[in-house]
Amino acid sequence: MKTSRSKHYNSSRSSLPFEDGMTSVKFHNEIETRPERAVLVGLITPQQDERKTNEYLDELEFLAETAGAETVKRFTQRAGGPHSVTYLGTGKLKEIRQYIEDEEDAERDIDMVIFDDELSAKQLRNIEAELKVKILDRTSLILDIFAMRAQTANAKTQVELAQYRYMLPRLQRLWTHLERQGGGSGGGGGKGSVGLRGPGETQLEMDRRIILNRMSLLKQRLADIDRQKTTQRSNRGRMVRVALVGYTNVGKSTLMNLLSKSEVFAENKLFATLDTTVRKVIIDNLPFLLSDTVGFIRKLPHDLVDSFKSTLDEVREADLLVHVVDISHPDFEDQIKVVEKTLSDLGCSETPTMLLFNKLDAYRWVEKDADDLTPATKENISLDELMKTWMARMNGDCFFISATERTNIDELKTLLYNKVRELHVQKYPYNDFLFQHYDEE
Ligand SMILES: Nc1nc2c(ncn2[C@@H]2O[C@H](COP(=O)(O)OP(=O)(O)OP(=O)(O)O)[C@@H](O)[C@H]2O)c(=O)[nH]1
Ligand SMILES: [Mg+2]
Repeated sequence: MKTSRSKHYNSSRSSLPFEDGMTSVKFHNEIETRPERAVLVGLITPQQDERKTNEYLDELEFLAETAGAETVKRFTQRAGGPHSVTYLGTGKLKEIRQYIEDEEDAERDIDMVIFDDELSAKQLRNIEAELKVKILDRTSLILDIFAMRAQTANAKTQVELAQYRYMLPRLQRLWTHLERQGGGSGGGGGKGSVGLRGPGETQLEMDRRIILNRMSLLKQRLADIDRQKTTQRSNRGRMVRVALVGYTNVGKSTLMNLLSKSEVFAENKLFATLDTTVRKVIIDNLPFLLSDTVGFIRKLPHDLVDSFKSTLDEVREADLLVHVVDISHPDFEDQIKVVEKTLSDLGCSETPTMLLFNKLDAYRWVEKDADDLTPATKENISLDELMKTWMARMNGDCFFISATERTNIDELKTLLYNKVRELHVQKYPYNDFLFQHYDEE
C-alpha cells in the first residue's frame, strides 16, 4: 500500500509567517520524532568538476545535519549549467521522483530534496510540482539554521529580514501563474477582468504589502540597534580592535574562549556563532578588544551578508583581522578564498590581516612510497612542507596552532602582543601606553 505523499507536502510558501522568529522551513515534525530524511542534489558543470561538486555536497550534508535532517541519498547531474525552468534535466527529475516513490513504497518516506544552489521561483515551483515533497535550496537551509541559532534581538531581526528578502521575489512569481489562470490583470482591467480578478492576485498584493511593511519595520529596528551599538563602540575607550574571522567551524569561538575569559558557545556544527561577542583581553600590560563573529560559507547569499551588516560592523571596524583557518579540512585553501572574497565585499581588503592555521593536531597526510612516481597531490603534502609554503606566501604573516591541544598558544599571545602594540602606537600616539600595571577586572 502506498503511503500518501501529500502527507509531507508542505509548501514553505503556502502560509506566511508574520511573527517574530518565524521560519520559512520547519524541520521538526511535531508528530514524528525521527530526523527528517533528505535527498541532496548538485550539478557537475564545466566550472564545477565532480570532485568540487562532491565537496559542496559534503558541506550541504553537514548543513542539513546541523538543521536536523539526515541525508539518505545524493543525485548529481552533468550539465552545461542549471536548467532555467527545472534546474535539472527532466530525465534526472523523473529519476529522483522514482526514487522518492520507491522509498515511500518501502515505508521510508523522503521529507525533502535539497538543491546545492539557490533556486529561482520558477525552478522551485516546477520542481515542487514534479517531486511533491518539500524543496529547499542552500540559501533557505542556511536561513533556517540562522533562525535556529539566533539568540539576541539583533540577530533575530537580521535573520527575519533576510528571510523576507529571500521570500519576496519567490512569492511574487508563485502568484503570477494564478493571475494568468484567473484571467485578471488587477490594476488595468485587461479583457474579461471584471469578476475574473483572481483571488490569487489580491492575496499576492496583500501578502506583498504586509511583507514590505514588516521589512521596513525590521529595517527601522535594525537602524535603532545600530545607533545603540555605535554609541557602545565609541564608549569603549582607546583600545585596538582585533576580530577573529574565518570560515564556519574552524575554531574561532574555541580560540576566543582560550584567549579571553569568555565562555562563548563552540561546537562541531555549522554556524554555532551568530552574534558577535566582544571581550577585553589583556596580554602582559596591553589591553585590546577581541571579537568573535559569525563564520562565512561558500555561496553565502549576498542578501544575507547585507542583512548581517550590523553584526559585521565589528569586522569592518577592526584594526587587525585574525583569519582563522582549519588546516585539517580538505578544502581549506578554497575556504581561505571564500573568506577573502567575503572580506573584500565587506570593504575590509585593506585591513591588516594575519592567517592563523588552527587544528594542527588533526592534519593528516599520506606519505608517498619512494618508488611511487605518480605526481604528488595535495593529500601527499607533509605539514612541514605546507607550513613552509604558506609562510613564504604570507611573508611570515601566518601562524600555526591547535586551540584544543593548546599548541603554540603562548607563542600566539606574544605574536598578538607585538602586532597589537605596533597598531596601538600608530593609532594612539599620545595615549598612556604602556600601562605599568594593568589591573584585570
Ligand atoms: N581537532 C581540533 N578541533 C578543534 C580545534 N579547535 C576547535 N576545534 C573544534 O572545532 C569545532 C568548531 O569549533 P568552534 O570554535 O565552534 O568554531 P567556530 O569557528 O567558532 O564555528 P562557527 O561559530 O560555527 O562559525 C568544535 O568541535 C571544536 O572543538 C583544534 O585545534 N583541533
Ligand atoms: Mg563560533
